[in-house]
Amino acid sequence: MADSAGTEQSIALPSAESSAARVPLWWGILTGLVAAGAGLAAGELVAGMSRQLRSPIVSVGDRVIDLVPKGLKEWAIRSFGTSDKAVLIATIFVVIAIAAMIVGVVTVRGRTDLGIAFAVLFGVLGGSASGIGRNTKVIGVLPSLAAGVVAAGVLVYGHRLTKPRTRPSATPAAPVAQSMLPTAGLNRRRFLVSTGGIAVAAAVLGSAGRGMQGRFNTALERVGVRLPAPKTSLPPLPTDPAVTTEGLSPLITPINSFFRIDTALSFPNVSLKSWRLRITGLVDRERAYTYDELLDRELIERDITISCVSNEVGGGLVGNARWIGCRLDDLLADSGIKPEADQIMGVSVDEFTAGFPVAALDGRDCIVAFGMNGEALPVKNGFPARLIVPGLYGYVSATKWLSEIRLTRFDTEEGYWVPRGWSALAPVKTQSRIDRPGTNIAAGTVAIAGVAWAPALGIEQVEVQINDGSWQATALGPSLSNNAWRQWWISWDATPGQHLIRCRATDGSGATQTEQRADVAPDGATGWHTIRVTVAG
Ligand SMILES: Nc1nc2c(c(=O)[nH]1)N[C@H]1C(S)=C(S)[C@@H](COP(=O)(O)O)O[C@H]1N2
Ligand SMILES: [Mo]
Repeated sequence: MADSAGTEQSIALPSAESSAARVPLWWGILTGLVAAGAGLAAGELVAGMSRQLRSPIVSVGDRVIDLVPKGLKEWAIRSFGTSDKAVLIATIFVVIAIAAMIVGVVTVRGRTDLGIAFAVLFGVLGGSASGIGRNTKVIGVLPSLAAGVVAAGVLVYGHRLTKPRTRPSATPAAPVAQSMLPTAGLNRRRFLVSTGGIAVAAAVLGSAGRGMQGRFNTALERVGVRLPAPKTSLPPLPTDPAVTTEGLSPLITPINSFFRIDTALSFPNVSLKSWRLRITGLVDRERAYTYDELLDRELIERDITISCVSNEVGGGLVGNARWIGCRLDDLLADSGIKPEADQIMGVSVDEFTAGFPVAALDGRDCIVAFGMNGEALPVKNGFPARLIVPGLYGYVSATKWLSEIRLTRFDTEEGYWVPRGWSALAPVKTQSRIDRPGTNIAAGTVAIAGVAWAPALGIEQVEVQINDGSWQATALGPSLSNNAWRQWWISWDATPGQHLIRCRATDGSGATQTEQRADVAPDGATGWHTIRVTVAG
């Protein structure tokens, strides 16, 4: 642009190079973004064509989750809690957008070869994320490849828009219009109309693709399910102290507030018709059960608290539910466990794995669960089936969207989280949590209350210490079972000022929680939950 004579010339047919050099930055940025949008839309559309296929964004996200180091995963859970997945998806979009803008600028300024190469590279990366990831089916690469090809096409088209039409004389008005543009030789109107059109088409087709994926949604399958009543159902729940103690966790955690932790960015699409639970590996007889066959077995109902190993002291990654299912020991007895097997590996539809000792079948209520709190399992909690093992952290036991129970050996196979730095054996550590009062309260008599859990052992006692005073035993709520948490409370005369309150539980084995602080990794946090309360004067 330094040479003003060049502007004059460009009213006539400019050479490719001179026009390319003049393409403004925003033009390239827009081209890149629209190309990325069109590519992603194509990916969604293709993903909507078969249950076997998944959105490229979801495939890439799943792969990222599989690859992130332990420290980063812990940081993500700590910083974003259960919104960590939304943050991941947003990050992927931002990375794609930034890359797309750069590639767009490079392309419209003449390097279409680079544009095509990058778009195809992204397609291949996305494709390999779906092809080599947890979804190992080869056709899984199709949505990402379609995304790459369409993005490349739009980039090339965007570059062509920077050149005047081949026969400008055919439209007599064109040279006049072009000469009025700040950057002569570029038809801004044509560019905006074309990219705008592509953007609209991408939005429409992309949403259509998402809509089509919806028909594989497992939630649709769940709607039709009626669980048979368990042969041994539990007595109705006792009166819940939480009703009168505001802020105390209810005895049974409602489904909507039950925590959710898993590696799945989108729920696996399970079709009940083709779903089977297979019993494989070191067994005398491999078996495969349909959903109906499993529901026909003797169903039991049990109150069991489950917890995530990533639950910090005082954290919320723990919940108590009334699970309905069949006994795992009975089911496995039908296949016959070979003596050399020492690990029971739950495998999910999306190829997550969690392994625990065969020795856990010691009479405790290990359940293949189909229901939770009187309903079929919610999709987020593992529909159609999951494992529940009292006393073991979820990552070694509670496989959701269960598709296979494989009898293996610890020395030949590791569950998903073990090579990622988490302990192979992970009994739940006895814990207690203060739910109330809040951090700022008025003076007067208040309840200090919370929950304590030691699944498989039961809670014997919970004590509270205020401002380094002596430990006081609290009142305990009803015991639903040794596997379920217990509520506790104590009344406190809150005087104005700052106060430190801690709690500790003693489990059924007589062991009291250690004060020693331990990180969640590699096998669960320890320490006494401590809160600071400011009482107004
Ligand atoms: N398929 C599958 N099952 C899974 C996981 C997973 O990532 N995938 N995560 C496990 C972990 S780490 C925990 S703590 C529990 C959490 O169960 P919830 O989401 O029902 O609370 O599920 C377990 N089951
Ligand atoms: Mo977990």
